[in-house]
Parts: sequence; structure tokens; C-alpha cells
Amino acid sequence: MMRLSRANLGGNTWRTGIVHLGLGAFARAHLALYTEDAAETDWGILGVSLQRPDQRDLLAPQDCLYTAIEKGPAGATARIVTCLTGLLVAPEDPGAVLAAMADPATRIVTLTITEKGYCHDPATGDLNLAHPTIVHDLENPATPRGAIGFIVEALRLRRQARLPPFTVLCCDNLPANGRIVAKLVTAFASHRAPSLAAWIAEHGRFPCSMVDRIVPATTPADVAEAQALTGFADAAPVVHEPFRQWVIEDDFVGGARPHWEAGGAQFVRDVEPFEHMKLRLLNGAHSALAYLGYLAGHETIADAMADPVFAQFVERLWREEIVPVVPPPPETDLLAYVAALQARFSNPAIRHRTWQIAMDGSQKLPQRLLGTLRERLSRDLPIDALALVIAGWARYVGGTDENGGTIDVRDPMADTLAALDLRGILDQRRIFGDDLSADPRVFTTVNDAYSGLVKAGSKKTVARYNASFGP
Ligand code: CS2
Repeated sequence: MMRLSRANLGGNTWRTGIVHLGLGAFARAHLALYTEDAAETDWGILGVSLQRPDQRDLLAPQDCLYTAIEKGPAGATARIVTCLTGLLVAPEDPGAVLAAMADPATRIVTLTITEKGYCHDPATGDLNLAHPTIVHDLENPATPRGAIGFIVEALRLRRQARLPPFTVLCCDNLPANGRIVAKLVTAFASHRAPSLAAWIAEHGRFPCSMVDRIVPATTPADVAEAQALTGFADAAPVVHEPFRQWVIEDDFVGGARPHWEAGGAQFVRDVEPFEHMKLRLLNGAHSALAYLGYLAGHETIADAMADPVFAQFVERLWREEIVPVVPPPPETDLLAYVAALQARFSNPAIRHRTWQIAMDGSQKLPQRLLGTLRERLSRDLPIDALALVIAGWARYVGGTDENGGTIDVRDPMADTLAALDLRGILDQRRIFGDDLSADPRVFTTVNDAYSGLVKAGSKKTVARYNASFGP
């Protein structure tokens, strides 16, 4: 068995051009592979973990090399990824992170910090000034904890050094993600110095992007498989499906960016239709299978898809309630997109846990399901499938499963939600906004579904919904 090291492997020497905040499995299986394929060695990625040292502890001893295992129904293939130039753990040395971000060679800062990392109000996209991370970072600007605080302080340092700003490229599943980050960064900066906010507004660039690849958490079995596939021992491989997609607004500071199109990325003028399609069809259905599937005892998305009741439900959710209100992006056939999703979700080699996807629902529901819900309500169309999913989420965050066992609910609002009844949950304006909280059609329909879930359980309630369409 060989150790994974640059000396053993040879190959390219990369220099940092990108600082990535929130380096996790997704970015290592998506951004890093597009960057590797572009093969421009002055665009190497310096990873930053904002919280825990785990990734650094695993990757540093192997020179930040790792295996990407692609798993399709037909089998697995592996490649070694070389484009990571290092890994910093922000809480250990925030100054080192700021220095890297302010370095003239850094021209892009990419982000995968998950929905809750933005410290915003998910219903409106506004900065949450009461969020402890924001409060801390405004009080201690030179030693920030959160991504927004790091970005603003690093931009201030660049302005002071008369450098251009870096481009901020958000790779999280938020709608109009670049515009949300621009708004949060300028709002935060305006609380530090109005002139800094004005400089950012004038010179900063925050392209929107739609990212897509299914990347489940790495398991011990994957570690063994990486070694079997490559002959190298790797403590931190990533596993991903064959499919990948990246649609990016071509708006970078000074036009400086890697040629990610070499790996198939699409640069377009308007990302929004791609984002809507992906968030509402893929992520919306993922969350549906996560809550209702978890309650019915399904461990993974593929397990839920193998259960005809859930496969049929998700098909109906797509065809009846989502597709009719999602405008297709240019040259895209939404029914073909749905058929591809069915195959991707059913990929038996990807064990993507429903519990993992169920996390942080309070931050995910608005862009995944509630936009579609609003659209249907505005056209007076039925909302039964969407309501059943929302009821499934409400049942899930109650914290007790169908056998009376405890659900390990991970959500920044978990304590609040667990203490509320359905009316109280739907009154959470941070999630539902004033309009949906006040709409009697939402409460009535979700409440019906919720009673069904409580009385008959998820599988029976979902089957009953399916049957309401006839055979
Ligand atoms: C998933 C996403 O964990 C989740 O909430 O829905 O991570 C999903 O797998 C990706 O967005 C696919 O691109």
C-alpha cells in the first residue's frame, strides 16, 4: 500500500488563486474537479474550514491530495485530485485566513457554507443582525468567525492595499445566491464603514451560480474502497454520482477566472431559470423524500425511490405541482430533467441518507418548496402534494418518529420548532413569510395532511394521496 503524497504522485504544482470557505465533501467533489479539469495551475484552491479541524487533520498528512470516487449503477471509478494547495482552520488562526484572502494572487473566494452559514433571514434574504456570529464579527472585525465577517474584513484589507476586490462566488443552494451574498456583504460592510460598503458595491462582483452533484457523506467503507481502487491509502476520499452541472453568471472582477468550461461548466447571462429548476425540482423532491421517507423508515433516497409508494408520490409532486409552475431554462425539457432525476435518485450505489438531507429544513424550505407553493396559490391551483411535504417536515421537527423513538433533528431552529404545534410552526414568518403564514389555504391543507401523518403514518398517508389520483 502506498501513501498518498506529492512525492509519490508527481504531477502539477498548484498555486493558490481561489480561497474556498467551507471546504467539505461537496466542494471537493464539484468545484475542485472542475478546477482540476481546467488544469490552470495558478488557480489552485486553498481550503478553509470555518468550524472544525477534521478535514485539515485528515488531508494535511496526505499533502491535501484525495480520491474522488465516482459511483454509478455500473460500478465505481476513482481519480486523485491535486488542486488543493492547503487547508486552514479559521478558529485556530483567523489572521492567516484573512492574509490568504487579501493576497494579490487570490482573485476568487468561493463559498459552500450551507444555508445557515449566511446568517440571514431565509424568508427575506436580509442579514440577521441579532445572529450571534454577526454580533461577534461586528464587534471583533479583525478576528471574525463567519463567512460574511471574513469577506468584509478581507475586502477592507484589499481596499487599504489598493488591490482590486476578489470575486465572491457562492456555490450554495440558495436562490439568486450571488445577489443574496452581495446584499449580506454590503449590509454588513455598511455597519462598519459606509465608504467600504460603497467601494464593494462599485467594484465587487458576486456572480450567481447553480451547482449540482449528489455527494453523500463519506463512510468507512468508502475509505476502504478508495484504496482498493487506486492502491493509495486515503483517509478522506469523497464519493459522488456521475452527473455534475455548474451554471455560472459570467461576471468576475477583471474577467479573471479559471476556464471551468473545460470541465463542462456553462457560463450564462442569467442563472435564475437554472436555479429555479434545480432548487425546486431536485432539492424540493429531495426534501420531500427526506422527511416523508425518513418517517416511513427509509434510510436513503435510493431506498425511498425503491418503494413504489414514494416513487409514485415524488413523480406526482414533480408532474402535477412543480413542473407546471417552473419556467424551463433555455433549451431544457423539464420532463427529461425529471426523468434524469428519477434515475439519479434511484442510483443504488449512492447511499445518501434521508437524515442528512433532512437537516436544516428551516433554512431550506423557502427556496425548495415555498416558492412553488406561492406560485400555485397565486394561480389558485391545488397544493396537496406540497402541503403533504410541509406536513412531513412539521411532523419530523416534532422530534418523535412513528415508533415513538427520538429523531436527532439538526436545525438552527430545532428547539423553537419542537415546542410548537402546527399553527405555531406555520406562524414562523422567518420561514413562511407574512403571506403564507396568514393564508388560510396553507393551514387547512397542511393541517389535513398533518393529521393524516399523525394518525396513519407517512406511508399510508402518502399512499392515500397517490390513490386520490386514481390508478
Ligand atoms: C441535498 C443537496 O443535502 C441536501 O439538502 O438536497 O445537498 C443535494 O444533494 C445537492 O444540492 C445536489 O446538487
